Amino acid sequence: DEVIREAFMIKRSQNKKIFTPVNYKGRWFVLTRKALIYYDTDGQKRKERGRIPTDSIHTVEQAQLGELSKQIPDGDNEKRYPFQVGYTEQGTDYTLYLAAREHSERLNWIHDIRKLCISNTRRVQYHPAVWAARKWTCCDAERRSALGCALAAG
Ligand code: 4IP
Ligand code: ZN
Repeated sequence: DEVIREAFMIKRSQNKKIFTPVNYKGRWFVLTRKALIYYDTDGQKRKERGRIPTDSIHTVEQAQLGELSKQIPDGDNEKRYPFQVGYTEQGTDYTLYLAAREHSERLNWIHDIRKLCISNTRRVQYHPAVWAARKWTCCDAERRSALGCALAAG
């Protein structure tokens, strides 16, 4: 599948398992028509760490990482430009938070991912910030499944 965009970005752990830490890792991201894939590094020996099918994506928006972005690994603490990719996997919603190096790079990723999932049911509402310490840090809602507190660009 043809590569539409690829770059090194920081990702927040998605915490699919309940007892895993919130942390940030640098990963090599590759966007194709079919999926957004991330690898431990670039090059031949790269190992795949995760894959989000584009047809499962329902939300692509800018984001706020808040306090927790201080956990971004040392040496990577220059200003970051976060955005989020919301998708559904086996009936459960997940949000992948990514941080680009430049505002223009963030806009390009958002634009390119949206173009690929434009036909999917778009969610009208989303949370601009992260779920942390058992609440949404944007609106203080205490249920993870609480309806989003901001309107998506659509
Ligand atoms: C891991 O932390 C990494 O952040 C994983 O990211 C992440 O998986 C894990 O969360 C999280 O526990 P440790 O390396 O300290 O174990 P990556 O796959 O990029 O290495 P995600 O789902 O974010 O890929 P879980 O709970 O989602 O497995
Ligand atoms: Zn919210």
